[in-house]
Amino acid sequence: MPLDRAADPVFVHSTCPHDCPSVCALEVERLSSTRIGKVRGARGNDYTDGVVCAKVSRYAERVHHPDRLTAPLRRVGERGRGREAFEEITWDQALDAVAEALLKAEQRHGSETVWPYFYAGTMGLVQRDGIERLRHAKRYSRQHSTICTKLVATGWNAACGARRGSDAREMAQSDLIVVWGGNPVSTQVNVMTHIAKARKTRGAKLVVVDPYRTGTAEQADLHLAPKPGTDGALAAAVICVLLAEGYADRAYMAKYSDWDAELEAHFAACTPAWAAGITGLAEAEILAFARLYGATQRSYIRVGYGFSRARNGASSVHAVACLPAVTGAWQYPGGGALQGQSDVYGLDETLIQGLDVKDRSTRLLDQSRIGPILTGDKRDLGDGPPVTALFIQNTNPVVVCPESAKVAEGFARPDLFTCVHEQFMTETAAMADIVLPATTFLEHDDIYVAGGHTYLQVTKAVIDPLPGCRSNHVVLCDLARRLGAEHPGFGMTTWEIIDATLKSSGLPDADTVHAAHWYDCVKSFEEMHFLDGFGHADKRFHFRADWSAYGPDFATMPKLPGHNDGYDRADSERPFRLVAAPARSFLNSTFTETPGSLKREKRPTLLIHPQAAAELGIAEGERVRVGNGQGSLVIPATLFDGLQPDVVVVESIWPNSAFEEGWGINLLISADPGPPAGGAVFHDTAVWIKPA
Ligand SMILES: Nc1nc2c(c(=O)[nH]1)N[C@H]1C(S)=C(S)[C@@H](COP(=O)(O)OP(=O)(O)OC[C@H]3O[C@@H](n4cnc5c(=O)[nH]c(N)nc54)[C@H](O)[C@@H]3O)O[C@H]1N2
Ligand SMILES: Nc1nc2c(c(=O)[nH]1)N[C@H]1C(S)=C(S)[C@@H](COP(=O)(O)OP(=O)(O)OC[C@H]3O[C@@H](n4cnc5c(=O)[nH]c(N)nc54)[C@H](O)[C@@H]3O)O[C@H]1N2
Ligand code: SF4
Ligand SMILES: [Mo]
Repeated sequence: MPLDRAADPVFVHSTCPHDCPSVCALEVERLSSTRIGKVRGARGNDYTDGVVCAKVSRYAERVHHPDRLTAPLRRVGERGRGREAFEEITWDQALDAVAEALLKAEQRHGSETVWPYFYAGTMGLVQRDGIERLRHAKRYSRQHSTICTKLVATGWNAACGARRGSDAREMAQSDLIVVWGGNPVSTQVNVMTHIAKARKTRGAKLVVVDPYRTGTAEQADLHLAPKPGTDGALAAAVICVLLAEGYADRAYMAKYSDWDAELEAHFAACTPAWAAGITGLAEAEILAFARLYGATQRSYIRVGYGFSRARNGASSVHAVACLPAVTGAWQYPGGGALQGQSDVYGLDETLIQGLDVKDRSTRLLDQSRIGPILTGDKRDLGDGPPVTALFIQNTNPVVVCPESAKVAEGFARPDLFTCVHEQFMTETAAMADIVLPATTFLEHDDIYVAGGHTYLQVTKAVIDPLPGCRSNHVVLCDLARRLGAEHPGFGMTTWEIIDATLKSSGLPDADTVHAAHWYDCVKSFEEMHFLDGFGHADKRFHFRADWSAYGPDFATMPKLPGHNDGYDRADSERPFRLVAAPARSFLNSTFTETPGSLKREKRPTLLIHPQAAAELGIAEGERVRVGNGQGSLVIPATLFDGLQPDVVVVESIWPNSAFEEGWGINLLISADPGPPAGGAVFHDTAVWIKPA
């Protein structure tokens, strides 16, 4: 049905749905009931503050892209061939075919053979998490969601006990901001707005800890470029200096933490000279950073995700989280740290996710290990049935998941049925038997929470759905009917679910939040800064992490914060460490279809230090072969001196097809779960390099 809105150009409130901590409040220029023009950041929202990233400001390119899927498709040709291997069918034919395949698989192998698989293509809670309701109602295999936040959340929670932290808007009142293992210029642009305010009004300093000179590092007063995976050693050495030089707030530590003599002795041994040997940083750099940090009361650490994406990632995050607990920076406005704010919202997702019908005895499969799982790894499947049916929404695993070769082999299995609900013919959709066309956030309603701030937002469709497209919620309801899945949520509209969720969470109703555009769920200064106690039962900050409380694989976790060498260390055969960081103009694999983003990113490239390149006989732009035990790929090299000579970087996530031999960077990334609770290890890879 056409929307009843004025025909004049008008800016309509919306929210960026992409998987980014900023969750920007948007103003979208509505040109007609089917077209948008400009997209800009809402000026009235004091987090977004009128700023959005370039790729989303060009959203008209994506929503009106000629390659949007507009009809359900059945594959009649070879897998992986793209659009020409499919024929158009009606929605009824498509949904009947999907339901029949899922029911047949269930009859043959039991319900756990079906694996609904999703991630955060949209972060809207109804459209993203509704798939859980179908899963639970049908007792399909569950998903252990590990691809992004698991390692960082585990490390942070082991330290602080709750996923919240100093309000990001407080950065404007800081005297020192440390961006640790994150690259907000690319990945969360709004952080830079708040840092810029602090620099302008207070002369605040910016320190960036990142193995390469990112756009964020270029703006820093001090850039520390450690070898990937060595942040724990760096953090411990900083603490050593803080203790030795009188920067520790011992009264704060005694009141708020589990500090004791053993920790004191432990950190005394973690000298800057020791850490220099591990991190590859100069001792003087470590000392300078420690003194700057120690001397500044209002120091704010923005804890990024990047340094958690390693086998030792949880322990590295835990070690970094110890810094403000030593100086007591948590006590001051603009002081403390932030990883994410997910715990402030307290939303009751029972209705959205069907938690009332969840059966915890059903099998749990690790999302990041979809390659090993589809190729029958017994470590994952145990005595359970193989996965013979996948229903996928909101994610592109053929491109984004580790061990691409196994992922591709798994998706090619002749006995596997795959349905993909997508906006574009991604490399995952190209492997499907049935492809269903999806709406974008501009064409459906939803509710959003954020990692980087504390606003809850409720949005309505800005334009009519592109003809032929259906939202995730509508498709789930249509399928549930055919599958005999029962839950009240399948009989409600998206708006009714949003409204009921808000009400059962004790929050204002959907119309109220929508009329105001957003609702701030921030807690008091005391709570955000843990001044009324940390999230653990004893209310203390834990320098000693109780890893056994977080996951089964805790035996190898260090007892005290510091260097954990349980990662993929370089050796004589694989002398380089590879970081597979995000590209600025893509968002994971999204926007790899839009002309503006492609124009800026041009082609995949390997950033390599000129000294290393000279030793290998590689010139600027020359093709190199990069590999490890999982395989090898060909990529052009770009000489770049903003990293250590034994570190290389490939920004991504380019489709596999953008590479000469059809294998993208995740061919080289391991699907090993990061302990203790799992988590993908995208930046933890030792590789060899030679001229191609
Ligand atoms: N433009 C753009 N924006 C994005 C995304 C995107 O793909 N493109 N992805 C979105 C998603 S899903 C997420 S989760 C967030 C993630 O956003 P971030 O928190 O920024 O995390 P990452 O992007 O994984 O990595 C950030 C930085 O960590 C660095 N890093 C890697 N290994 C180490 C290490 O061992 N130590 C240290 N100190 N640093 C290390 C990398 O070099 C990289 O520059 O960004 C979101 N925003
Ligand atoms: N090498 C390397 N790999 C990585 C990372 C890295 O740093 N380096 N980062 C990892 C991280 S942090 C993450 S979070 C993952 C993310 O990986 P994914 O979750 O797969 O993210 P995207 O690649 O953005 O794919 C999301 C897909 O959802 C679709 N989509 C968007 N909205 C909707 C909707 O409303 N309905 C439906 N049905 N579909 C929709 C989009 O078109 C897009 O194809 O990638 C991981 N992979
Ligand atoms: S910065 Fe992040 S949330 Fe904001 S518009 Fe860009 S992708 Fe969306
Ligand atoms: Mo992510």
